[in-house]
Amino acid sequence: MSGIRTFTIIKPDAFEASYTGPIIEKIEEAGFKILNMRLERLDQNRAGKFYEVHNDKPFFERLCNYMCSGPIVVMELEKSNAVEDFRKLIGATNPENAEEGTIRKLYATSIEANAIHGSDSDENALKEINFFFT
Ligand code: IDP
Ligand code: MG
Repeated sequence: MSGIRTFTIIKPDAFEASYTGPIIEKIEEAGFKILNMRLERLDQNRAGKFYEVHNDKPFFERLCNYMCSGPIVVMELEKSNAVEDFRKLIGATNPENAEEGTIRKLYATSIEANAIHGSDSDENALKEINFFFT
């Protein structure tokens, strides 16, 4: 059975462009309840820990720099089938491949500055919620 919790980050590019409001509106319209939400700023150490699974990728260092480049908004969300439905709502990692109407299609500028994070499994959703909210 699929879980009812997922985790998201409005990334620095979207926050800087004042897309926080419209993105939250899309999330709520799609039926997600916000259980927890906070504005914060990551440092290199925490960004590196959050994206640990990518530490062998060529884009890792740039990704960490980008995630530390400005404020972010972190949220714990609730809905049935949360992880899968949220990934559908945000669209493909590369906004060029994202479907019309998805958050990344609407608000992302590149494969790196792609506006929003969404957990990729129930297990990672719980890990990420605990990383930010305990
Ligand atoms: P996801 O966010 O759609 O789950 P992941 O593959 O988990 O995508 O990558 C994590 C984040 O790393 C992406 O959201 C994006 O910001 C960045 N990223 C992924 N692939 C690339 C790339 O090829 N070049 C630059 N940045 C990338
Ligand atoms: Mg991912």
